[in-house]
Amino acid sequence: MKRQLFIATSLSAALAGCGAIGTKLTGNDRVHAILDAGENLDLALIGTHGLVREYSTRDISPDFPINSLDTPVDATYVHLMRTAFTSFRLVVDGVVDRPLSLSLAQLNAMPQTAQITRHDCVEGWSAIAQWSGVALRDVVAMARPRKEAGFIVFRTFDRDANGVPYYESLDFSQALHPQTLLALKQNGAPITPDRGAPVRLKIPTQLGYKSAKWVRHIQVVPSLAHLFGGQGGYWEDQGYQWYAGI
Ligand SMILES: Nc1nc2c(c(=O)[nH]1)N[C@H]1C(S)=C(S)[C@@H](COP(=O)(O)O)O[C@H]1N2
Ligand SMILES: [Mo]
Repeated sequence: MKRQLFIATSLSAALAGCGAIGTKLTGNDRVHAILDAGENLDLALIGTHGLVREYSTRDISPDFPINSLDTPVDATYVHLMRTAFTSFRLVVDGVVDRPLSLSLAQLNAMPQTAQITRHDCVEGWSAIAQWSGVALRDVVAMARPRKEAGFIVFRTFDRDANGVPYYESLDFSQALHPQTLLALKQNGAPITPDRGAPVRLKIPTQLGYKSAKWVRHIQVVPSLAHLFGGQGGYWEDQGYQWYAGI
């Protein structure tokens, strides 16, 4: 309680004294306001979402279910998998000043962060694992989103039985959250093909369906209206809530 009060007081003081920082900032201005503000301002700038609990290594679940569409079997993905993803590129584009095409080596060379967090599937199961990789906010900041940027869309390699691709999306509060991760490893080992290799999203503040596996393309877009069913995700297009905060 005391700690919460302290955080609230110091944050409102910090925010009042720093007129450039506010929720109305968009695109790159918002990205940089958050990054420049330093760790102490995270809780204010991420609004009501807060930080989820982090666990210790002894809490790691011995069995973590695999629960998604099938691992892709198309020629492109199979080739990438057989060649240790050496020609894989994570493309970041859309309304950005600096589109990116990042190899796995480049992602591994960026500052790495790790978290032991709980994954909660909407179907009612949970499991704890350690995830490590690159904070999504670092990649977003590198791409320099423009003012009109509103959402970050994740395009993946997998499709359902009818050929409909999986996809997901986050707003900037979710994407810049310090625990939102482009995961390259699970429990210290590279993400396996069944788990979404080589890069998956891990967003522990949201239900499992937001944590897109097999991410190949990150698009920064002004609006979600023109993508697939217009609801911002594969499951959202079938009636799930877009906001999946836990
Ligand atoms: N690309 C892709 N990502 C996905 C899914 C999927 O079908 N395709 N399923 C989601 C759901 S509902 C859950 S619970 C988690 C499961 O991740 P896991 O297989 O590593 O447990 O992946 C999420 N990410
Ligand atoms: Mo899920």
